[in-house]
Amino acid sequence: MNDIFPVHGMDAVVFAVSNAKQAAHYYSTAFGMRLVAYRGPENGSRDEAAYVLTSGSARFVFRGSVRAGTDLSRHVADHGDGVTDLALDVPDVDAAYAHAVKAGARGLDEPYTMEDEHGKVRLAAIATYGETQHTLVDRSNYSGPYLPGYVAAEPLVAPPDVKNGRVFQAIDHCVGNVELGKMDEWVEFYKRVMGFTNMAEFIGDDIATEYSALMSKVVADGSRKVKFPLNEPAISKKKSQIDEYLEFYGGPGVQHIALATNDILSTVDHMRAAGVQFLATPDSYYDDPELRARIGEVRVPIEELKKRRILVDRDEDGYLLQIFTKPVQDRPTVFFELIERHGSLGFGKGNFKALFEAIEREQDLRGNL
Ligand code: TYF
Ligand code: FE
Repeated sequence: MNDIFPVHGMDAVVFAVSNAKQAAHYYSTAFGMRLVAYRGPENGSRDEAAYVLTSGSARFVFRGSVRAGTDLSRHVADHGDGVTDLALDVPDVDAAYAHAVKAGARGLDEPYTMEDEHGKVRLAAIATYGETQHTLVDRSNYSGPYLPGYVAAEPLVAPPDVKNGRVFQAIDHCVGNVELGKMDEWVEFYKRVMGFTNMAEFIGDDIATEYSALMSKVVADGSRKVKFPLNEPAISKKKSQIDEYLEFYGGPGVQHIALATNDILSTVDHMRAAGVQFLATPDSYYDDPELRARIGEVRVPIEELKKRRILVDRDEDGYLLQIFTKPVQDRPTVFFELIERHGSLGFGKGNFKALFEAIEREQDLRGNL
């Protein structure tokens, strides 16, 4: 088809962290991910250690600086642990980069090739909000564990004890927080630069002023495999959760990564047992007769959801189950969502109120009123 910027999906989410060795352990144990590749001082990487972990089609890379004075250690000093790169798997890196730059994107790396005994990878990179970037990757001629420079690595722990051996299967969406008044500019950026289009779901002025203190729109590629919601703060009584993020992160950046699972009950049980903390919805959410009527029948008794504080939302296409972790580092910045979709293509609009009230309770505990 004549998609001006075809994408196959996400290639990787790259994190800059203060201690990649410990991050690799946390994502192995708590998120059930499998270490597959490594690079570090032992194999020629002077300045950093990087761990590549996968779960289904999802790939996370954790980079940590091994010395002072690197750009990576500066990034972590500024932002804390965070996402530096939402890398995209594209069929034609050169064409994608040329189109992006012509459409006004800031080029960071012109197309280049990396090569080793496993083949060739073509790469380029463009800037997006804050200090975040999109690396464009074509690894169709490469059979190595990640990229040239990385060596294969063995899993750090035994596979998670969950059905089908995976805590989650894929990346569902990646959300960015941008400054007040900038959301529409970034929506336009993804339309112009990547040919993305708006998805129906959004949080407009009405919801913003009533309770969410944020505005949100979603852009996606033509195949809907890559979905990027974009949030900006909204003026409201309390400090917006987006303002809190921007203050503590030190600017715009990735707010949450939603992970798709086909068994959210096992996922949550595994993660909770491993010490991951989730936002808690009150009993009243599950006991609300209006909600019960609206969601109808789902694949498990509501009691099973209530026990775990899993949220449920239904729209014209089907339903979804979702739950949100608390921030996963010291700063109130990056968190994760777990999502099990049954037809619904939405983002849980019906849950926004309960979700934002739960987030506000956490904000209050942090003193950010
Ligand atoms: O991605 C979404 O749109 C949902 C809802 O600060 C959401 O996960 C939106 C904004 C936010 C937290 C969750
Ligand atoms: Fe989400």
